[in-house]
Amino acid sequence: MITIYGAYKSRATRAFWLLNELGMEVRHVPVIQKNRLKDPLAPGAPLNTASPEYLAICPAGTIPCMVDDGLMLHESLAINLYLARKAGGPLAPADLAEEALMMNGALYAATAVEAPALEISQIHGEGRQDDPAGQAIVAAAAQKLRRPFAVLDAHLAREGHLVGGRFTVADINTAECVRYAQSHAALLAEFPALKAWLEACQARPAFKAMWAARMAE
Ligand SMILES: N[C@@H](CCC(=O)N[C@@H](CS)C(=O)NCC(=O)O)C(=O)O
Repeated sequence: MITIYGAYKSRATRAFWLLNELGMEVRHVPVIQKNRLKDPLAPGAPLNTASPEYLAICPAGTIPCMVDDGLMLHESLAINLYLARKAGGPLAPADLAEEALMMNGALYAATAVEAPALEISQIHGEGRQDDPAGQAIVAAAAQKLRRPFAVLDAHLAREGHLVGGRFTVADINTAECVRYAQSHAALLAEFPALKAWLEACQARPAFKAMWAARMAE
């Protein structure tokens, strides 16, 4: 059976959303980030990213990680591409070209979108968006996002979805990276097709179920 190690309050959300979409049963082993604990190595500490038992499974020391019959993956977007392909069906690539587009989309989200979007999320999460230093960080991050967001916006205005004109794992992977910038409402408003697509993705029952579990964690 497939095992997912991680916490809902982490990039494991990506896999949990996809698994809900697929109706796929997996074993979930809770592992939290080491910085959520005062002493991650204390006897009796919950399994965390610094636990030797976890590092023996996932030497990268990050969550999520997936193990399936001896195969270990520790990149969330790769985990999702694998799970979708394993399940088959409409969320998976229909052919080699779609598979390449999904990989291209995941790498673009991870390299062009995720880091600046996370900066926006962190500043808003810390309530620093109105202080001058926070505003400067948010403005610089927003500027880095304008080109990738314009690329995605133009594509989504034409195609409706990222790959194949239907909802796929590619939408989940990119939506989960764009989500980090969502607290910057004015930035998203500059890209109406991207905003409408993100909201439609998040209106799906599988996303809502994942989000409810995250809130309850
Ligand atoms: N590129 C990796 C990044 C994974 C990552 O950095 N995860 C965070 C939690 S969202 C983590 O485990 N941080 C290590 C730690 O806090 O110890 C992915 O997409 O899976």
